[in-house]
Amino acid sequence: MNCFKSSLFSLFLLAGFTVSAQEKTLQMVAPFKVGCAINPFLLNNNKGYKAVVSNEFNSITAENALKFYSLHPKRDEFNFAMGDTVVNYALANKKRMHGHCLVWHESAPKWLNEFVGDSASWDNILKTHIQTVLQHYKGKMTSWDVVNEAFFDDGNFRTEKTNGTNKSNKTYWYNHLGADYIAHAFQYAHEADPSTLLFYNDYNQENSPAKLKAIIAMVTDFKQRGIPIHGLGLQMHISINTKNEGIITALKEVAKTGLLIHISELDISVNTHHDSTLVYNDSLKALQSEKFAFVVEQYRKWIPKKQQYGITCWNVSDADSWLVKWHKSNDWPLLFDKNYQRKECYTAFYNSLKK
Ligand code: 9MR
Repeated sequence: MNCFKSSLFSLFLLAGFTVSAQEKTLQMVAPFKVGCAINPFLLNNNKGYKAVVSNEFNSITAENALKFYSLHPKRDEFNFAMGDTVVNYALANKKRMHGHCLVWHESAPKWLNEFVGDSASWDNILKTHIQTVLQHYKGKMTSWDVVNEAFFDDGNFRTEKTNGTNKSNKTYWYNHLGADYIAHAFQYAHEADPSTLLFYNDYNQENSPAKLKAIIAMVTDFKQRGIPIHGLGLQMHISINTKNEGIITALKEVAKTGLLIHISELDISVNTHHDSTLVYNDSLKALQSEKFAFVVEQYRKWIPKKQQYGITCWNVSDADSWLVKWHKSNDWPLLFDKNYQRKECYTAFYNSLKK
């Protein structure tokens, strides 16, 4: 390399470009939407983050900015500032906006955790929250996760009782309103914005046959009763050890519902034992790449085209993954490294989208 060429090469690296033969981005080659969950602070303050989100993805989910605690901090007060930042960014950049999430056992503000009232007042809170949020975003959101994680892995409804005193695992909605809070939530959402697509979203469906069965039974029941539901979200927080058979079974089963299917929170952990000394070596990288490719291939194989709502990654790079904060140990679960450069698993993911 002569002097001129070598300084040009360094300039490329400095500008944050990976020197690679591949010029296209995920959104250019994918046969369905590819998304990521984003955080408005990083979007506004981190250029590398913003460049990846803008260039690679065409569907946006807000990681936390549209959750109950973000939007509804006091009983009679809504605050749409952070949510609006994400939604306005998506719309201004012609990206699909997927709302996450209206009803969940986590993400409750203090006032809701402390609220005491009869079932009519709980139902009123549910309705007011859903309808105020949907009215505010009317015409802007293509879809919403209406209810998130309503079942335990054993297929039972998530209740306070089933899981003893573990506060993070109770759901006040079930305890005050019974199982039909889910149907109510979908009905309230549909009344407020009949044009938005309504999803039920949950994790571990590839790993818990009982939970998968319960979700499908709920869909059948909703169809029989005429409760509006348009899609299922399979979160897919998986690892390099997740069994391929489980992924195939989950995809096959949810496809049969005829609903839209969203892989809604994909990440693939490599540090399965939360080992603080683990090194992200070539063999882990290869296993992870294989798994990313497998998820895309199986999604394309089992989910009919018209039901392919897309694949969304949960966060953007290894620097901002929730998993690292959650387990307080290193992990490398995403397609981009800490410097927002494409990883080996990016190439695997990209190639299987492009095929
Ligand atoms: O990634 C999210 C993290 O920043 C929040 O602290 C947490 C609680 O609100 O939620 C995380 O996102 C979760 C998502 O909303 C639902 N599925 C599981 C995700 C990871 O915990």
